[in-house]
Amino acid sequence: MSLKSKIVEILKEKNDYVSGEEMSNLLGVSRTAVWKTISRLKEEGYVIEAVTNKGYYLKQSPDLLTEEEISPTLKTRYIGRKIYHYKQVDSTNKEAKKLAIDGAAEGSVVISEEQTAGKGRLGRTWASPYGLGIWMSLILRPQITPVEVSKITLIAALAVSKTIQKVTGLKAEIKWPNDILINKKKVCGILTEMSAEMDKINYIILGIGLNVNTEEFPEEIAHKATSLKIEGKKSYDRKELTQELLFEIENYYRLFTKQETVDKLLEEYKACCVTLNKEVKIIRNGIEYIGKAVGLTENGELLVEKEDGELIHVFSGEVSVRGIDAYV
Ligand code: BT5
Repeated sequence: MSLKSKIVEILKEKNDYVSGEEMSNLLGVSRTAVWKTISRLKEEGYVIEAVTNKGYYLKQSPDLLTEEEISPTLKTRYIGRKIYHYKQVDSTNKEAKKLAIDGAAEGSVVISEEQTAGKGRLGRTWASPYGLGIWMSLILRPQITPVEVSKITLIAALAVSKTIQKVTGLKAEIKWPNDILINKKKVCGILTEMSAEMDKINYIILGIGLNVNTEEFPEEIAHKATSLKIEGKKSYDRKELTQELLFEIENYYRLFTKQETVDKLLEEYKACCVTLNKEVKIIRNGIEYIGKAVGLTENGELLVEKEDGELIHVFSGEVSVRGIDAYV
């Protein structure tokens, strides 16, 4: 943990005045270092009162998804233990890619309050207004082969839907492979990108965009996008959601790498997946197929029975679900 995080943690825990001397003793740094760090925290939006002979008192923390705010009460072992926080970036996936190339550790997370060029799949964009959602990318380095990489999207989708249910009580459904829906509208999108060789993965960037307190969407997507606030009719704490989400990702990530638990997780996934047993339209290499989604492989591929009875494995790409997307 950084010195900033440690100081915030102490101030929050004490919930009272803490002298500079006490802090410097607890942390093993000079009082000047404490004072400098407090000044930096103030610049970042912390309201800290300093009273002679009493010390520092934390009156208010900013609504930011920084390491200082997330890590003290984070329950994970390594996912989200290192957070790179930005007020604004073009895309957290892009930023995470740079960090991964520079050797950032597994579990490192990039979070931005706003994205100016948030990425969807296939060159599409992701609306990411300041402070209203969770726009984050995780760096993962799993010991799996490139064909298994769809598993990671599966894990993330499960983690997001579980987190939403736990924190808000709202029912979240998964539209295979990368959309989370509430009342048939998209509340979250997942973008998994990787760098791999023939039989080995260098790194995976798992990008998650979750609309939390958005009240209004751009006109083009207003009919199909939603947020937790719109659905739950109240604001939600982004910090709590982020912590819970990182915790669930770590949980599912661990379970998915163990062969004996895969079946159980697939059952859990199927229970909240709206794509299964539905008629779907697949666009593959520019050709359209109509079929029925009949199952899921343990690598996360969708099994589709075409109208002529042939069973095909669909890895990702374009899948529309009848009754959810207006495609017929
Ligand atoms: C996705 O793409 O759903 C993946 C979105 C991933 C976003 C995260 S945010 C953190 C990380 N950094 C990034 O740069 N990206 C990831 P796709 O299935 O292609 O869906 C994109 C489509 O969803 C757009 O074309 C719009 O129609 C719609 N859309 C855009 N912004 C949205 C939003 N905020 N909420 C709901 N729908 C949205």
